[in-house]
Amino acid sequence: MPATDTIVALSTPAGESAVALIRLSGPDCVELGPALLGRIQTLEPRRAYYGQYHKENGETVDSCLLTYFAEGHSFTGAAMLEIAPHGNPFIIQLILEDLLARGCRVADPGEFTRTAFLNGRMDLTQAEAVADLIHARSERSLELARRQLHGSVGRKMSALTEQLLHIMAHLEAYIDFPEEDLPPVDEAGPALDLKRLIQELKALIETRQYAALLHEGVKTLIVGEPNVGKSSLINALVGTDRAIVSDRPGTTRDYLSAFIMVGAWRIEILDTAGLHAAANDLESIGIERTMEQAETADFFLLVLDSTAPSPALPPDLLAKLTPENTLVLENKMDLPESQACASFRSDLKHCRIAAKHGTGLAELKTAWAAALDAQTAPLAAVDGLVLNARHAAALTIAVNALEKALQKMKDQELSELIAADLRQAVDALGDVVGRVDNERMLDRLFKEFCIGK
Ligand SMILES: Nc1nc2c(ncn2[C@@H]2O[C@H](COP(=O)(O)OP(=O)(O)OP(=O)(O)O)[C@@H](O)[C@H]2O)c(=O)[nH]1
Ligand SMILES: [Mg+2]
Repeated sequence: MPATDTIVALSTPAGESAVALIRLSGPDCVELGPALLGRIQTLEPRRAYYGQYHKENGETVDSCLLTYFAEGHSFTGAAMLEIAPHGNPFIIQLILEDLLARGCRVADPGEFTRTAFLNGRMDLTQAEAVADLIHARSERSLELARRQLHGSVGRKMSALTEQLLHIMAHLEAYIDFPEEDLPPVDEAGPALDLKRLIQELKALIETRQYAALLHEGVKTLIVGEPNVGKSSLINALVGTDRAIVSDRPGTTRDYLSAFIMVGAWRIEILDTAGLHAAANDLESIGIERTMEQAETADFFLLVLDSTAPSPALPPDLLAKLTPENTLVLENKMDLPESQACASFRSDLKHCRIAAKHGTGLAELKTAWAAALDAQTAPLAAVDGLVLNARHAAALTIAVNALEKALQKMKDQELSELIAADLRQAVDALGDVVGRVDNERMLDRLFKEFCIGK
């Protein structure tokens, strides 16, 4: 696509609204700006002008606010216009048709951000953060996207690249001209630096596992025997009668899910069919589904009926429960026959609740948020960065190259051979922030964006 194109798109959602925003980016914006307001004024950048939108044939369409951004001082880096007419789909269609007739082209999804990246206004991790920011559904996810948009990942990659270049600079002297009094490669010098760097990269790659937890939500399964109050709990947490509750065991046959917030966390909560040994055919299918969901769950709320004996739950499920990923809920605490169930899985934290009456839910949420905060505590060691799959894949290439280099150092191979591996690692770190040599990768990345961004 030639850089001389002027692209246009509606940046606000389609449909009726008080105001809509149409964005243009490209060289034609310089001339178009005054023309759209009937050639009555020259536009000073970054000033909002109120006027009538004039079509090419002179007809007016609607009153609008128009803002001009000069080349080099806009989101995309190219000259830009933002037109804000009333949010009527018919008005927007007339304006878009007019702009196309004047030679503009409809922007592809993410093309404004892609242009910003290609014009050096942001690195690739920042472009990804634009999409993350738009899709963020929790405080934690928003905070992460905001930091990445401000270059947190890019800065980390620069710091790591600096360290690698430092190692390369000291490599030759150390390997090719070892002096008698230098300690063995493992204990000091470039090899030790390299080992530390590999550890740091591995810790960063590990953060990948938290990306879904933070961005998509914590998949939490409510599990337990039939009739213990699992559906009552999801209803109490969601605040509506989402699930059918009855005193007949085996009421819930299939799982159902809803989204709630717990502290700063977005939670996908799933009610499931009760688990028990003597299941009939239909119940067995429900239990199988619960076990399938358990495979990909991030967190478990194990509900007990505190008036009943300890449950007999499938060993497969019990094996998945850890103090980090489970809270045991002793339900029905309102009943006189309710008893403490401290001896059941005493390794796990217990909370006493009465789901039917909403008792103990505040304490439950506090314990739940604390457990999730603890699950992500390792992130503090890597400055709270969370890498996506693309970043992690590039860093894995870097780690492999560095491990090869380390082995060669131990084997006293020539510094040029080692340097070649280190250079490969430098390139891989460069890929994270985006060297522009892979069009297909860029296509894939920006196609996830919405139109107009
Ligand atoms: N007293 C009391 N009764 C409760 C409480 N929570 C649930 N119940 C009752 O326990 C029975 C079963 O509740 P459900 O929420 O349907 O239980 P479930 O675990 O979803 O049951 P299944 O779907 O059959 O596995 C219903 O009669 C509820 O009203 C509670 O906190 N106190
Ligand atoms: Mg149920």
